[in-house]
Amino acid sequence: MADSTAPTLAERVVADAPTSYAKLLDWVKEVVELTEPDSVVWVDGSQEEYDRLAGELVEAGTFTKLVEDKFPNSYAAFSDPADVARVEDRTFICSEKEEDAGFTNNWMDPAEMKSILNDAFRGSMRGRTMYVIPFVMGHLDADDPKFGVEITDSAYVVTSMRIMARIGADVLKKMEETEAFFVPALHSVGAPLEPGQQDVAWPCNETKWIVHFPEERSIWSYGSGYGGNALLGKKCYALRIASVMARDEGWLAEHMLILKLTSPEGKSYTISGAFPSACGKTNLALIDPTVEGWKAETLGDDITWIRAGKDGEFRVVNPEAGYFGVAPGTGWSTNPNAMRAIAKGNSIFTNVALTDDGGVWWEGMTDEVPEHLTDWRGNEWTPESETPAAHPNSRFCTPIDQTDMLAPEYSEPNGVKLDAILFGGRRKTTIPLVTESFDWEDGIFKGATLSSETTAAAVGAVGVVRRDPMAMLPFIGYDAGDYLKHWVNVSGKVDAEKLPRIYLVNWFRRNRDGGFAWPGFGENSRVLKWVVERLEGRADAQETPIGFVPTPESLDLNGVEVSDSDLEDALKVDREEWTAEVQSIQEWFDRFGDSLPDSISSQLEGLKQRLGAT
Ligand code: GTP
Ligand code: SPV
Ligand code: MN
Repeated sequence: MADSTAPTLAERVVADAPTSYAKLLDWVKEVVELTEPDSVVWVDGSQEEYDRLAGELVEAGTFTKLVEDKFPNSYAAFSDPADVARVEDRTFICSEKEEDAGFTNNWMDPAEMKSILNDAFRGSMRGRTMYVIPFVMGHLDADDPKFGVEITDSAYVVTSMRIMARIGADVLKKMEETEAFFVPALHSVGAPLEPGQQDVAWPCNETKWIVHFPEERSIWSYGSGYGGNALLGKKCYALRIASVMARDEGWLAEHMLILKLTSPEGKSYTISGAFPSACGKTNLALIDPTVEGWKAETLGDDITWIRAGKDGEFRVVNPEAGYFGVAPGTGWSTNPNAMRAIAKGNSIFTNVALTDDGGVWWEGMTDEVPEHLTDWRGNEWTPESETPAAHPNSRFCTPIDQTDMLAPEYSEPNGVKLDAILFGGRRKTTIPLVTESFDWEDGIFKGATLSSETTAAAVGAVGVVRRDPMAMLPFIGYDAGDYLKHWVNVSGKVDAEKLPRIYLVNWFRRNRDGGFAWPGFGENSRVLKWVVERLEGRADAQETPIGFVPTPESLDLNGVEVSDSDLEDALKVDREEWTAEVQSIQEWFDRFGDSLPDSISSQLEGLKQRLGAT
């Protein structure tokens, strides 16, 4: 019989905690009582702790240690084949009112959802260690640091969070000292262990719940250990919950990369870019410019927080500390900057293939394909195999400060002035290589109607065109129409002449033979050069019904082979394609009902008129 006077685990955890922050201790105690872990670890974020956890993950079979000379201090993990991407149909925004979640989100009544989640989490950490990870998205020294605490029963999540966010003891200290608000982010793989039960390498649950309570600013994630489902600082906090904070506080939380570009004259510009998942943010963020004399430095590859600065300008900051980048297609020829960062080690690879000499490989990493591999499922693989060696959504998780071309402004707690915004998607047809908006409202219209063919980053069909406003469709934490209204309103926070100019880009348009019309990757620097020259009032453009498109001569094509017909296919504004596009945009807008701002629906009317007029 247990001694009824012995302290419970929850009581011991509180007594031994490295903090006296009552609000946090209360929550931790509550979670221990609900989930019933075997033990609790307060994560301090140190290297020793990381190495210890990685060692335990190797022992558990979750991690494979990679060959030290090629991939120092790096590991490969292989997930359950049914846990490989974000699960959008299991993702919920549980606002008090259904209309506040809007038509782009799944919704359930918060009380009903809490009851389901309480049942799911009850005893869900039995037989496991529970980790408490204090983290901050953005800088600890920011004017308004955004804190969170993730509680998880996955050591894989702890090691990955240490790469992706600023975590640990100093964050906890500041949180306690300032009695800061923090987002409670609860995660369980949903695989409790009975006494003596053997664990599996990748525990997870068939049933998954990725749930956000926007009013209470809390996150509950159950059943998955993968990426955006489980690293809760990323999409759940820095986009879904942060977008709600941003709406209430007058800023923007966006699915954007940030790039600093310096011209041969030494003038620097900051450009952010919103492209849907697996549509080229990491690649553009780490671009190696092919165009003479231009220098690129990166600030971020996935998430951007945009706030008004003191001088009437928008400033951007990357709230993350690492890359969780798509592995396939990242190679020495397409993205050498990413490859160099990865080669420095300290990385976690998930669902890539293993080489026979203890390294990793994925499609597109090298031009030469290895003769023999172990694929992401653990099967023998040769070039004759019919399935890819790496899962299409396999990822590298690498600290951003290993990037040689990291811009020094990355360490500015309150960010850097924003000069231009790119909206981009993956479209085989219709959308030209680059189009400059007529003005801010037209730019928001271009963002609101952004569309892309779906990718492997989320579970579901691949290659289907869907509208993805500002590349935020799966990440807007509230009503999509209100989100667009917020974009319109937030422009009032800065001086009109300091509003960034907005461009629509498409690296993926096909030519008349079905190939890519534009070479992409480093050659996208030629488009960036045109964008900057437009900001400086130097580059030519032709005015079309959809905006300003480069004249063929205005793009610098020195040193690249692009045939006249490819260039024409990349730049053309085709009336027939746009007639169909307008129809499809109308259908998209109809789904918003009353919630679509007039200033955006009137943009569609303007476009229809311009298309009809000539
Ligand atoms: P998330 O991390 O899911 O948000 O994705 P991301 O937007 O950062 O996508 P990423 O840069 O990882 O690119 C995804 C895929 O697009 C990779 O397979 C790339 O090889 C491919 N890609 C990126 N840029 C280009 C380009 O300019 N042209 C072509 N053809 N493919 C590209
Ligand atoms: C995305 O899907 O947009 C990602 C990967 O960046 S994940 O972190 O899984 O959301
Ligand atoms: Mn992303």
